Formats: sequence, C-alpha cells, structure tokens
Amino acid sequence: MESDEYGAHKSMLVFRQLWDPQSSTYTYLLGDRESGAAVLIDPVFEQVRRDRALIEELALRLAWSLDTHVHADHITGSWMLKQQLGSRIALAAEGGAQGADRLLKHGDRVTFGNRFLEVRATPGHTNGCLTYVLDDHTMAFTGDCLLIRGSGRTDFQQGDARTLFRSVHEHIFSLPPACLLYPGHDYRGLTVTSVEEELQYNPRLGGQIAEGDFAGYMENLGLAHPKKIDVAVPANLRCGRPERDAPAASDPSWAALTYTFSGIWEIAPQALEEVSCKVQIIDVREPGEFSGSLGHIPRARLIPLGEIESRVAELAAGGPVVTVCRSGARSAQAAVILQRIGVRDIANLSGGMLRWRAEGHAVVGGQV
Ligand SMILES: N[C@@H](CCC(=O)N[C@@H](CS)C(=O)NCC(=O)O)C(=O)O
Ligand SMILES: [Fe+2]
Repeated sequence: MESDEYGAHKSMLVFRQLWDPQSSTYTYLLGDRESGAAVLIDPVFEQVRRDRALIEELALRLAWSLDTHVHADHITGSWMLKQQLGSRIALAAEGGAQGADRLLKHGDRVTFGNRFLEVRATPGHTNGCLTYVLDDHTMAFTGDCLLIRGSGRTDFQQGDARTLFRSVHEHIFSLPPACLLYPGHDYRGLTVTSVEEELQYNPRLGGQIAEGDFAGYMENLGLAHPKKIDVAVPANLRCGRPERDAPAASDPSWAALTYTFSGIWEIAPQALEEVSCKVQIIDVREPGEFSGSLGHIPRARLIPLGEIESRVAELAAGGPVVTVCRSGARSAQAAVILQRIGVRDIANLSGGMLRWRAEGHAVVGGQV
C-alpha cells in the first residue's frame, strides 16, 4: 500500500498498455493489486484472447470493460469479454448503444476494488465520448478526443469541432500539468503524453489557438472514412455482439490447452499424457541432450530447433504437434516458427522436460 499526500492508503495499481496493430488502437488494463479487480478500457474484438490471457496471468478479475465511445474503425471486445469472463459493460448513455450493463454520465465513478475512474463527458469526436480519469489524477484515458499532438476527427457520428475544443479545454487541460494522457489511438506508435506537453505543443489545440482556428483546421483534414466503418458502427451499437451470435473462432479442442500472453498455446504435462498417443511429439533439443541425462518422452522424435523449418515436411499432415525442449523456451520458438509456416494444431509443452520429469511422467533413457 502507498500513502498519498493526505496519508490516505491507496492500493497499488497494475497498469498495462496494449496495442492492436490492425487499427492502431490502444487498450488499457488497470487493476487494483490488493483486491484483484480490474477494468479494461477500449478492448478490441480480435484481441480478446490475448487480453484474457494477460488478465489471468496477472491474477486479476475483470470487473468492467469500458468503451470511450462507439468506435468507427474496429469492433469492441466488450461483449465477448462478458461472455468469456463475466465482466460488465459500461459506456456513455449518449452513444446510443444497446446491451450495456451500465450507462455512464459525466461525474460518475467506475470502481475496481479500492481504486476508481472518474467519468468525464468529452464529446466532439462523437457525441458520446468519455474520458476516464484515475482517482488521483495522475493518468487520464482520453479515447479519441485528445490524441498525441492531435485530436480525433469530427466529421462523422455527430462529431463537432467546437464541441471537441471545449471538451479538451474544460475537462482535459484542466487536469494537473503532470497528468499523463493515454489516447485511444496513435498512428505513429507514440504511447503517452501529458497535459503540460499538449498544452504547449499540440498543433491544433495548444498554445493560443482559439476555437475558430481549431474548427477551420478540422474542416480541412481531408481523411478517408475508416475502412471498417460500415461494419464497426452497427456492431459497436450492440457493444460488439455479433449479429447472429455466431461462435467466434473456437479454441482448439484436441487437448486442454492454455493460451499465453506471448501468443502461443501451451499444454501441461498431464494434458499431454492424456493425448500422447494421438499427437506428434517433436523434441527440438540437440541430439546429445535427447540421449542425455534428462532422457526424452516416449514416442518423441528429434528435430533440433535449427532444423525445424527445413524439416517441416517430416511432420505428418493434420496431426496435432507438441514441441518439447529442456525448459520450454526453445520449443516455444519452434511453435512460433511452425505456426508461421502454417502448422495449425500446435502447442508447446509447458516447462519442458524439467517439468515433465518433476511431475513424475515416464521418460526413455536419462538418469533417475
Ligand atoms: N485509416 C483508418 C482511419 C482511422 C480514423 O479515421 N481514425 C479516427 C479515430 S476512430 C480519427 O479520429 N483519426 C484521426 C487521424 O487520423 O488524424 C481506418 O481506416 O481505420
Ligand atoms: Fe474513434
């Protein structure tokens, strides 16, 4: 526990900034370490599996998914997270979306454990844009209202440049100068800014720039509409629920696997034991290790990591593949390589031979 300047206890914050490369969207995970309660701001549908893995690896429990607005360029992951993790959905009442558990308005608080986010209405990019401000005013999540040295566009979804200008000046630039600002997107890969920095250097909104100047600037942006707008807006008006509730790409069913935040599927020794007769076990260590002191798994075949790409044809088509090494690191790399060259059903043995042996599974050769 930390204490703030008033001596009040504040429990530690877990904070992660996540990125969706397709839409350049940032998703933010905030968790209260003490209670484990967490919120996810602006999750992306295609990244739900990744976000879920991270939440589980950090031993957090997702209480809320929060959208800063009804997005036009990607589909929110809120509905899918609710299906998978039982989280609740909150966003602005003004956006008109159906299916939320809570409709937010200016001045509301979203609590997660001992921490909370303050809701500020910052319309202009859309009429339902919200900025979420952390309880101690050290961080704010501005969605597409204020971007780093920029701002969200104002040419669709009830956008209005003058409204956006006022939102920024009244509700974002009024935060402490050192308050860090995290945007909904950045198209150059910049990750964070501060009130002080944007006040001074934002070329559209900072310095002495007046409302009329900003409106003139925004009329001449000349941006093409987002490529996905016709699909994204209707889906986001349902909080990301698919039109026909089609099951999303399902998890592999050939074994009990765990998806890791590093982007690969893992199998635990016990789960491999249960399916070992129907999978191809590929040991990617060097020959001396394969016949060395740790031994190897019955039916395992040796293809050292350095040869895996050139010898992929030796894998029987269609059968699931499990990669194995000493500790699980080289075999994770082998799984990545095989995945990249099109092997579909693949998992890495978690913890490698060390864990396999420690959990008492059979080995061929090796020393006891
Ligand atoms: N090329 C992108 C356009 C993305 C876009 O228009 N983004 C909005 C936010 S949803 C924006 O305000 N962009 C500001 C900018 O590009 O300067 C796409 O097709 O998705
Ligand atoms: Fe947007």
